[in-house]
Amino acid sequence: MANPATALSMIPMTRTFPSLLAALGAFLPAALFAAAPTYTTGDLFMGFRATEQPGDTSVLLVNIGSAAAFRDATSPITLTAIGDIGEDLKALYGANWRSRTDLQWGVAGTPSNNADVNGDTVPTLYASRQQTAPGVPGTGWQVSGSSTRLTVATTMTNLQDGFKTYSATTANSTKAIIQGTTDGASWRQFMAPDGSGTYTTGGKDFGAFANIEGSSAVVGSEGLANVTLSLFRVTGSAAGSFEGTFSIDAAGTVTFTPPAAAGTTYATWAATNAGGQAHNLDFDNDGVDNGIEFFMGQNGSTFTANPPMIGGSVTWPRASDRTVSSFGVEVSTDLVSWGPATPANVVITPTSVTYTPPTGQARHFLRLRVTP
Ligand SMILES: [Ca+2]
Ligand SMILES: [Ca+2]
Repeated sequence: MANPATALSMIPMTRTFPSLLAALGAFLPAALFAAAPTYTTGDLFMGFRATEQPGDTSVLLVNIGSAAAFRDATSPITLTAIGDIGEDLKALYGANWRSRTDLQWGVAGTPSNNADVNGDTVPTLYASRQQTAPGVPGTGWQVSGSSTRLTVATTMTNLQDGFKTYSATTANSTKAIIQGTTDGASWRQFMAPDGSGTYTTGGKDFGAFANIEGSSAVVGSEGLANVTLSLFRVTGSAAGSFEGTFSIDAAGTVTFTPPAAAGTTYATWAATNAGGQAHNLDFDNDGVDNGIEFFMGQNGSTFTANPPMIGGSVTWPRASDRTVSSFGVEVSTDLVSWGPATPANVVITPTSVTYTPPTGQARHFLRLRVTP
């Protein structure tokens, strides 16, 4: 027979615990479960917004940490400290967030508008710009005149101050908050067009940049999958310096890749490997132009094969340290007239370029074009 004392002591436990927890939950403010966001002078922001439903009234604003860490990076940084923003993006913009063509992302911030911070003098500005191809920097932002730069720095400080007023970070990140697009100093207010007239000028984000955000508008219809951002640092009247590339994968993991320490130019490569010939010639007569061999990381005068079709796709290897002004996959039906491949059929990574023809596509020809 069971010990009555034991049986009696167990019954109240099972009944009391859930009700006690429920009572505690009723009295604890939500802020105890999600702490207020923190901002340290010198931090930069990454903002996400959509222009269509769902999520078009919300901004995900993430404190991605010290600008100096990106400025001084010598190897890729995986932004693990920002938590699982992929889950936040999913919750706000849907499971298909990365393929949405209306989703935009950008990075901006100023170390300080009134004191030098971590070697960045007043007024140093950081702002992103969409890349036309991953890893290709593009043209640095230019903000002429120190008074204009100071105005932008003050505007960016308003974004920082606005961030500090929120009371809770998101469910999946201690660095991110969700803002309403109409909140007074939300990320959206700094983005033109239709941002706040106090913070934008004409069509310019933060009053100075033609468009710091990336979306499918430049690279095609595949959503954020291939949308990478250059980070530029503006310290004077000259064009800003390229600090590196932001990319985001399907899980929402953000990576920052600094420029290769010593990117090899075509001229340097050709002097050693192709007798100094132009990029559109074929020094070793193997059917692959010098410029393509340079891009693929081939050296010397050994035979180079054009990549074959494997599993319905063609993949060109891409060397990691090549300085090029542009590259892309082109298609033709007659080998005479060539045009860019549909972006949705091309996947570009730091180490490869892959083309997958659409199903049902008529016979066509394919080439990689590289402009050193
Ligand atoms: Ca060749
Ligand atoms: Ca070769």
